[in-house]
Amino acid sequence: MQDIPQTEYSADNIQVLEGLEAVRKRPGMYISSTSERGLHHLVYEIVDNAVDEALMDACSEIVVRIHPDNSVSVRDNGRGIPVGIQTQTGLPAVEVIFTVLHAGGKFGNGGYKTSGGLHGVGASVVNALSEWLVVQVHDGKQIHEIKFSRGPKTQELAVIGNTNETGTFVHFKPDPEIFEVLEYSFETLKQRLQETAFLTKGLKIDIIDERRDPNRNRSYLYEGGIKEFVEHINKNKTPITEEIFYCEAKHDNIMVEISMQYNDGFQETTYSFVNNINTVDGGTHVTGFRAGLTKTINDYGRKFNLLKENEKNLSNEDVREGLTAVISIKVEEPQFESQTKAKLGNSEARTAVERALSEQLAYFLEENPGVGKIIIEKALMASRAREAAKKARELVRRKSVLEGGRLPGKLSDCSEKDPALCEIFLVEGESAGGSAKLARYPNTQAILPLKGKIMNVEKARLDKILGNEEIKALITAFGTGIHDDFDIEKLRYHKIVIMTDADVDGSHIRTLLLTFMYRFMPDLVDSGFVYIAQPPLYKVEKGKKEYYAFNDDELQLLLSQIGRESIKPIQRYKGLGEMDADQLWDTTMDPEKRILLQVTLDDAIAADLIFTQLMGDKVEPRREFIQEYASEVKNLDV
Ligand code: 1YM
Repeated sequence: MQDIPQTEYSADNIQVLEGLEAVRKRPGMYISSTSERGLHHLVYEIVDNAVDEALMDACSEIVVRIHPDNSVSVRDNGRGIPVGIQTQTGLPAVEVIFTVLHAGGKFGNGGYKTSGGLHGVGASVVNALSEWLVVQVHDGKQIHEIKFSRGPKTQELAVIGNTNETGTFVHFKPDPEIFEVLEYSFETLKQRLQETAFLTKGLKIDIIDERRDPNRNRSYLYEGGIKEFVEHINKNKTPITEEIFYCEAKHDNIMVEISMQYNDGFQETTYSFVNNINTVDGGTHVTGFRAGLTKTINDYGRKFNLLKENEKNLSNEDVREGLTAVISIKVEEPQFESQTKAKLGNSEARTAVERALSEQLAYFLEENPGVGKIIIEKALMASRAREAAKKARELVRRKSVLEGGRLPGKLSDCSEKDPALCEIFLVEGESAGGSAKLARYPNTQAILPLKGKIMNVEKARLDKILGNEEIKALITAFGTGIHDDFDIEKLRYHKIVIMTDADVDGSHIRTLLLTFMYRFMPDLVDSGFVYIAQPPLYKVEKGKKEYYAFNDDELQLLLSQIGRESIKPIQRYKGLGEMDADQLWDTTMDPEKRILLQVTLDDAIAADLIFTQLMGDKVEPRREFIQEYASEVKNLDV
C-alpha cells in the first residue's frame, strides 16, 4: 500500500474538510443548538448508528459511558463499521463515515437508515464538533483504531491488537470551542436511552456515569418492547383492564407496532414514533390509528349489542378518554412535514396502521370480552360527559358573546393592546394581588389575583373544569379559548407570569397552574410564553439601604460583601403579601431588575409522567418522587 503523507490532502479530502468546517461554523443547523440540547444530540447520533445495527438483528447490547472528563463513549456488539477500502474514495469506510457529511447512507446498497436522531446527520457531525474522537472496530480478529480532532484525522486507521469479538466503540469529547455547556445530564441521557430500549425490544442498553463515586448506572432491556412502555406510562395511573393490547404487523413494507391500555383518568396519552423518532405532532400514522380505533370499537359494540340501537356511534374523542397508547412504525422513506421531524406525511402509513389495528384489535376484543365491555362502558360515559361539557362550553361562549367578551371582574388589565408587549401576573391571594396592582406598570402589566388553590385538573372532567370560577377567569383573561377551541393567535399576553409565595403552598399552586396549562393549553408552554417569578426570600437593611437575597447562598454572599455590622434584623419573607408595593416592584416585577424563569418542556413524555406522579390519584408514586428528589430540590420547578 502506498503511504500518503498526512499533511497532503487530495481534492476530495479538501472538500470533506470544508464540509466539516461548515458544521463547525453553523453547528445549530446540524444539532439544533450548542447548549445542553445539542450536547446531548451528539450522544444520540452515535447511539442511533448502534441501534440501526440492532434493528438489523446484528447487535444485542449497547453500553454508554459518561467519563469523568465529560467525554462519552458508546460501545456495541454489532458487526463493526467496515474498515475495508471504499473504492470510490480510496479510503477506509470507517474514515468516510466519520468525515463525510451525510455519509450515513450505506453506499446505495439498498439498505436504509432506520433509526435517527432529530436531525439524523450522523457520525461526521459528532466528529466535527468534538475536541477529539476515537473509533475502535473489533472485527473478530483484529482491533482497528482511527483518531480525529475537530474533523481531520490525527491518526491513520491502524491495527492496535487482536480480538475474537466484533463491535464498534466510539469515544469523543465535545469541543469546548463549540459548546456553551459541557456537562452531561445523566437524567436526560437515561430518559432517552430508556425510551430507545422500549422501542427496540430485546436490545439491552446500559448507561454508566463514571463521574460519581460509586458510579451511577442503569440497565434497560424490554423483551415486551412498547407493551412495557405502555405499562411504564400507566404506572402512576390506575388501569381499568389488566390486559394490555399489543400488535405487530407489516403492510406495504411498513412495520407497525401498537400497544394500548385504558386507565380511569380522562386524558389521552398517545406517543407516536417513526423510525424511533418521536413524532410529537403526530401525522398520518396517528390519524390511521384513531380511525381504526373508533371504527373497531363501534363495530364491536354493535356486534355484541353493547351499543344499543337508539345510541349514537361513539366519537373519536369518546374512545380516546383515559387511553394510553404507543404507536411505533418503521418506514423506508419517511416524509416529514417539518424540519423538526415532528409530523409524518406518508399517506401509506395511514392505511398500514389502520389495517393493522382494525384487524388485530377486533380479534383481541373478541378474545377478551371483559375488556371490550369495560372499554365501551368507559367510552359511553365519556360521550355523556362530553355532551354535558359541550353545553357548559356553549354557555361560557354564549355568555362571553352576550357580555361582549367581558373580562373577569378581578382582572386589572393593562392598557396596551399588542400582546407581544403585554404581561399578565397570576398572583396567589387577594392581598398580594392588591400590592401587585399598586406596584405594576399599568400600560403593559395586568394582574389576575387567584383565590387560594385552583382546581386540580388532573382529577376532573372538562365539564367540571369549565365550571370552575378561577379557571374561567384564566381562560377569558388569556383570550385563547381552551382544548379544541384553543387558538394561540388570540393570546392577549406573551408573558404569563406565575407569581406565588416561596413556600409549600406556593409551589403547590404553581404546580396546579402548570398542570392546567400543560394539559389544556400546551402550546402556551411550547411557545415559551409561561414564566415563573422569583420573589426574594430575605431582606437585609443596612443604614438607609435595602438588599434582597433570593436564597440562602445569596444571603451568605451578601452578608460577606456588606459586612454584618449595624444591620437591622434580617427579614425572611413568608409570602408576597408581606411586601409592600415598592418592594414587590423592585424585586419581582420590574422588567429591568427581576429574574423570570421561562418554563420549558423538553421532554413531553417525562413531563407527563411527572405531572401524573405529582397530581394524580396515587399517593405512593408521589412519595417516591419526593423522596428521590428531596435532597436535590431547592427550587421546586417542573
Ligand atoms: C457505537 C456506534 O456505529 N455501529 C455500527 C455501525 C455500522 C455497522 C455496524 C455496519 C453497517 C453495515 C455493515 C451496513 C455502520 N456501517 C456503516 C457503513 N456504533 C456503530 N455497527 N456493516 C457494519 O449497514 O451495511 C455506516 S454505520 F456505511 F460503513 F456500512
